[in-house]
Amino acid sequence: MVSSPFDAWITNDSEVTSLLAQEWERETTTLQLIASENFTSPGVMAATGSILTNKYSEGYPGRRFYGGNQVVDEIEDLARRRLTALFGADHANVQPHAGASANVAVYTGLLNPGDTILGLRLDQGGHLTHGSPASLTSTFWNFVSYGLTPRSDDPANPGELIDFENLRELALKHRPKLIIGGATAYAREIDPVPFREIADEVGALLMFDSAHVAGLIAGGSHPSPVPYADVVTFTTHKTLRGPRGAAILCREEHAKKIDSAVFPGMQGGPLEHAIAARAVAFKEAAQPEFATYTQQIVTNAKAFGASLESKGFRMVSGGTENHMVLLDLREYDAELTGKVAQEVLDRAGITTNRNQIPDDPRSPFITSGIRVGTAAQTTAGMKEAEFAQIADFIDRVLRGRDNETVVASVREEVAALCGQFNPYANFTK
Ligand code: DSN
Repeated sequence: MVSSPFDAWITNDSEVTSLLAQEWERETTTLQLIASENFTSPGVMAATGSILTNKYSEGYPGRRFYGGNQVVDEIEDLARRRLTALFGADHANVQPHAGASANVAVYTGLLNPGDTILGLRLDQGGHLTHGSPASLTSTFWNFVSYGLTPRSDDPANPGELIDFENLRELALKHRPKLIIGGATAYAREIDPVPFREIADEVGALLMFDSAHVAGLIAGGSHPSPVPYADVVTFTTHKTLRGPRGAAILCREEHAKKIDSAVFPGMQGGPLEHAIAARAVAFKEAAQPEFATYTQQIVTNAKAFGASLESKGFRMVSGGTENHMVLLDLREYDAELTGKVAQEVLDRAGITTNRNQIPDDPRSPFITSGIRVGTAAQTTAGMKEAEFAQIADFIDRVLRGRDNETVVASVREEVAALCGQFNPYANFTK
């Protein structure tokens, strides 16, 4: 059994130690293709597991409700300074525990209950907090959904792109207080300029949810919404390669409302160990090699998409310009659902997630698509040739899904490949 470098710290709990070792082995011997995941650095993990987990620090640097926050104040200030410098933003709040709570804090801080918000519909690539009826956000605010343009067979104009005409019509009709740009399952670049133009035309605020592409923006591989949006939210653990958690950037005029909405509005004590880990990640993302890393993520996604397409898969939106590929499985195999594909790929050591495709006839639990991403395995050092090999693994497993010999043989090849690209190979105990 492979042990994690932190095992030695857990001296009296063999059950947890054993489970951590199992997860360590899973992450380093199978392929991590979930587009919202990554491998953090040892520095990020060390800060996450640090002594700061002991400290209560409600409030903000210089304005805490508990004593003993001299060091914590410096840590949180460092994280805020690094983040505003990284994105060229006026103000940063690094306390949100998660992307969903960051988004709710923005709605709470800048809007009144019942106000209208325009967001991308869930099955078109939006997030639950962009107005899905399943999210509590739709209970408190009046969401109107925009979508993607229809799919087309013209390779020069494949469709399934953000439909700005539809967005503008809906904005003129419903006069939202807030327009949301950004997505969780959309493989194309998102131009912030038309969002700003439409928001200005109807007098709306503009929020960008850049959770997926925050790292690509930081590395200069994706357009930044920061100069155009009133507020930008993102999680810190996806392409940005930090610890789990989130942050909010905003223009100075919104800073006080955003900060008050996060604390005391939404949350109590911030997780300062996670904030220290975010500070580590923000410094890493400011290094020149991070820019090279993000370019490789995109290059790998394009190569991966092309290889998958050559096996008969259809890429939603006709391709990719970021870190993910959203696959419509129906043309590859009309009987194959996203759920079945995810499950059999898991058995072969290939971790993906089922995902709805635009106007999916199947439920979010079953789906007709899977979403794959390149951020984590690019961190592990994989390049175009390895992603072509992974496309081949996926094709063989899905074609041979009823044959356990095929699945087992791919699983062995996956483990061999992961053995050559272990992100924590240099970790010493
Ligand atoms: N769970 C995230 C994702 O996988 O995209 C969104 O919140």
